[in-house]
Amino acid sequence: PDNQSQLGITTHGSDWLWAVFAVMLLTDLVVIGWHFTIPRGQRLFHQLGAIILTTATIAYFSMASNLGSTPIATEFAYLGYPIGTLRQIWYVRYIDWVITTPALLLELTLASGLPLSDIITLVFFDLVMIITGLVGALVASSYKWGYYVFGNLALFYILWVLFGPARTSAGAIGPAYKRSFTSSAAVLSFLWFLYPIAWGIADGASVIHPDSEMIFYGVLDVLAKPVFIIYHLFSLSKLDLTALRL
Ligand code: RET
Repeated sequence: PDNQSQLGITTHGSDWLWAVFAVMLLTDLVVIGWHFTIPRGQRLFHQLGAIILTTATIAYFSMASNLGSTPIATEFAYLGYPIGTLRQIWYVRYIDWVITTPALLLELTLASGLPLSDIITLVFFDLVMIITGLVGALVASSYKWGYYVFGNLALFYILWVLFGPARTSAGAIGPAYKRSFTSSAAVLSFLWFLYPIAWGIADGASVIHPDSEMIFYGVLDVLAKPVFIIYHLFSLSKLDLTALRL
């Protein structure tokens, strides 16, 4: 392998990253256009969708332009052979997630009737999850796994709120709300559960090359942002949103 790949630094991920950028941008434009067709007072979910997709568009612009990473010391192994001591850590993802994951939780829970105090706690633990993931990725020593544990505990709390109190609140609005909430929450939980697995083998243990990390997170990001948002907006379009105060 050349010097670049010995350092675990990729130079040929950008076609894929530009493709993901294009998906984010096009979906963003569709959601912005769609939002104008919705009466004011019921546009909140489209607006949050556009916030999420605009953020992702700019994050993928950065990564496709090879910007937003920094080398961190690690024992980098490729195909089982230790071949380097640095890994490219893409911190720009976490800056994206610090905006988009709270917005995704708002997208879901503002249609559930969950009390505001619970939503604020949910957003707090989401920020704990993302920021511990960022700090852990930047830490070279095995203390990084301490941050990882905090992040995973925060994710468990989030999933517990979604399937406990939030689902109960949605049921109190009506059976159609409960059905819509439960299916969107199930899709979101399944996808979110895969992110810490990607972190563990990429920024954590560094057993996959940053090129593979780009494919793993890229597929997940397309499912968790554009696909999830379109699915959720269609699901909400069948409900009477005047039951919510937005
Ligand atoms: C980290 C590492 C620390 C432990 C956990 C994580 C979870 C991250 C998640 C990210 C979701 C991102 C999404 C992006 C949108 O496209 C930070 C990887 C639990 C769940 C949905």
